[in-house]
Amino acid sequence: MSQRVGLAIAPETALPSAFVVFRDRLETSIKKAAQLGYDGIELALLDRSQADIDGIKRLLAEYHLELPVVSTGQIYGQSALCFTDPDESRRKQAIAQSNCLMEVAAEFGAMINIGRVRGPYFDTISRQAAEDNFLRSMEELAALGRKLGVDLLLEPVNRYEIDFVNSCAEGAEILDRLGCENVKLMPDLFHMNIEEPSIEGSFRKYIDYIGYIHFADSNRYAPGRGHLDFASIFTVLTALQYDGFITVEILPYPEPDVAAKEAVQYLRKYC
Ligand code: LER
Ligand code: MN
Repeated sequence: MSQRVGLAIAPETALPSAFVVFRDRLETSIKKAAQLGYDGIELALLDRSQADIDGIKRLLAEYHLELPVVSTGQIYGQSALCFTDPDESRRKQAIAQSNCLMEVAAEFGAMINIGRVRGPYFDTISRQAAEDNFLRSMEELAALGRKLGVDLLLEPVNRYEIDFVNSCAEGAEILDRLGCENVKLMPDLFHMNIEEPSIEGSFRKYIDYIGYIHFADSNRYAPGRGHLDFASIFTVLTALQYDGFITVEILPYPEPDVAAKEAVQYLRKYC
């Protein structure tokens, strides 16, 4: 049993803020990912119009790749729409756009991630009110997810990027309050290195919440270019029988092809 390795990609029409290694025609990126030895791709989308679903299905079948996650960060990136927003109509728009991406995810048997679209705290409402807005929005999404067979992933993100749900502990606590079995935790090694007391300790403590993991080194470059102890991380994930996706979400440094190649070659030493 081992982990499957994914690569985060986006269509060439994606916003500059889409956080991916390859931003190109999907045909080009999917072929490259397969040739480099990845098992799957995570696809960053703004809306359904960016995705030719049948075309992507054909490419995935041709290159024997999975599509485990559709990522939603651009919903926030485009117009700062999010679930904590005090303005109900903006909240509803964020939910509607997320629902559309959930329908796309359902086409692939994929999950969707809830990263920046969950939103920050706002000065104009209490923290409690922002958390309630988040929880009510997530209840709506989780209900549609249950109908469609789509799981949702909440990604703790470091304090320098957002002020709401920075750590696995905070993520697990809010998921307990939500109480939806199709909403899981999605740790990201880059954020974990900043926020967790111990990366391995948090994997041990929160493994039952975890549905998917983003992989990067401490500096957000390809694994091997920073100071994370991947031997130790893989020992723990394997001992915990984590057999989900570990998806490479890194800066395209020194350039995308080199970063994508280095990352998978390095990770294949362990899985
Ligand atoms: C998204 O997966 C993520 O990790 C964010 O930090 C990107 O802004
Ligand atoms: Mn991430």
